Amino acid sequence: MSGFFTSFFQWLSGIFFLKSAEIAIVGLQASGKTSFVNVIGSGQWSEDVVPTVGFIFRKVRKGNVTLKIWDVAGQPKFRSMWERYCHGVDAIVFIVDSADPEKFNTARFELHQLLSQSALGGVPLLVLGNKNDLDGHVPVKELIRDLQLDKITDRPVSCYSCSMKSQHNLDIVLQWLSGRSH
Ligand SMILES: Nc1nc2c(ncn2[C@@H]2O[C@H](COP(=O)(O)OP(=O)(O)OP(=O)(O)O)[C@@H](O)[C@H]2O)c(=O)[nH]1
Ligand SMILES: [Mg+2]
Repeated sequence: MSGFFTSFFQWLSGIFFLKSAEIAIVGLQASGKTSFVNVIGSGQWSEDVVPTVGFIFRKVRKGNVTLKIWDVAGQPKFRSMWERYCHGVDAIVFIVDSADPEKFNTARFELHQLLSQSALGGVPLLVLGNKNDLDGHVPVKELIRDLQLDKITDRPVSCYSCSMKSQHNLDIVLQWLSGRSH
């Protein structure tokens, strides 16, 4: 907990003017998108989260950096909306439940379908393999293979294993996102 904030604020101390980044968070239902926004917004994990209907827009401000976040619902009926919220963003964050490999095929299909939209060409992609606090979670190397991230060659792509619950690797994730600010 304290490590996460210490490193983030250390990074912030090097910034002298207001910066912002707009991001869209997509991924299958129950992968942990809203939990991610809650944790980076409040700094606290809470089990108390309900499935998103449509989308939620949140602004999270830390020091001089503002993240404008589109948290888009992941249930099948909402997936056709993903593209709309990804237009014009500085980064797309795709969250996967890394402890539920049975859903990887669907996740891969939806991710590649989204990225095939020409309007989203070149937008940097961050893939998060969430829930690495759970036994049996799949490590990053396998996630990259199963989601065929190596086939994405038209944009910068990064992939991290993380946990919203234990906040593992969230400092690295925030550093990556801050690199998209301007
Ligand atoms: N163990 C564990 N559970 C998590 C983690 N992140 C989220 N969850 C749980 O996963 C469930 C779904 O989390 P949400 O944040 O609502 O998922 P979502 O991707 O926003 O789902 P939709 O809004 O339906 O698209 C909740 O019960 C969370 O408590 C994590 O890192 N570890
Ligand atoms: Mg949600």
